[in-house]
Amino acid sequence: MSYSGEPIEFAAARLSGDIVETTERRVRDLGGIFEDKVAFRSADQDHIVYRVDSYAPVEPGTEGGLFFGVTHLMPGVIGREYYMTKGHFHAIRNRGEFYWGISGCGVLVLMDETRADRIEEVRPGSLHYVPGDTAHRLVNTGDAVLDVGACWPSDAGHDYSSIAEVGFSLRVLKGDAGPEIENR
Ligand code: PAN
Ligand code: ZN
Repeated sequence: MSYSGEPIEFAAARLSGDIVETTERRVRDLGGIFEDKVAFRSADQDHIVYRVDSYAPVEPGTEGGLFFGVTHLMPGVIGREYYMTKGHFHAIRNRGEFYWGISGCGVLVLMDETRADRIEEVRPGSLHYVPGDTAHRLVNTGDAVLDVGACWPSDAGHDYSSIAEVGFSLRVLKGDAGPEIENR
């Protein structure tokens, strides 16, 4: 055991400890992922869409290690499209991941490299296995913050560029009677 700092704690969706790192994604960081460009430009660019608190007990790239994170995805829309994470494949494509719902409700969008997609409903207690070779994105379809835990291999890395270029094969839109899935 090489780490001897304060203990890491995980309770009520709050990850805390002196080596927990927080990444914030604001509207301005998410250019390109939302379809409605006019609505995107008129949105408050400073508004935080999500935060990820993560605990990396080993160096990124370490084979055989694990990372742990909690994503806090705010409720909201840009145009009719719900707030969502950027989404990514892992840089080492075959690396998988677990997600689990803690609080709030939403969907996990999964898409393989042939662009075959599926969605899973995320709610408190739901468990999601993201297989290797599968891009993944969270969407908050509710009115409250969506908190989702995750655990992934420390050598997985994140490839955002493939998704930035071609997007996912479906979008989750706010309809009059609830979420609507639109295929691309
Ligand atoms: C998660 C994601 C987190 C934020 O920890 O990184 O939900 O989504 P983006 O990374 O797509 O912005 C994970 O999947 N890690 O591998
Ligand atoms: Zn991932």
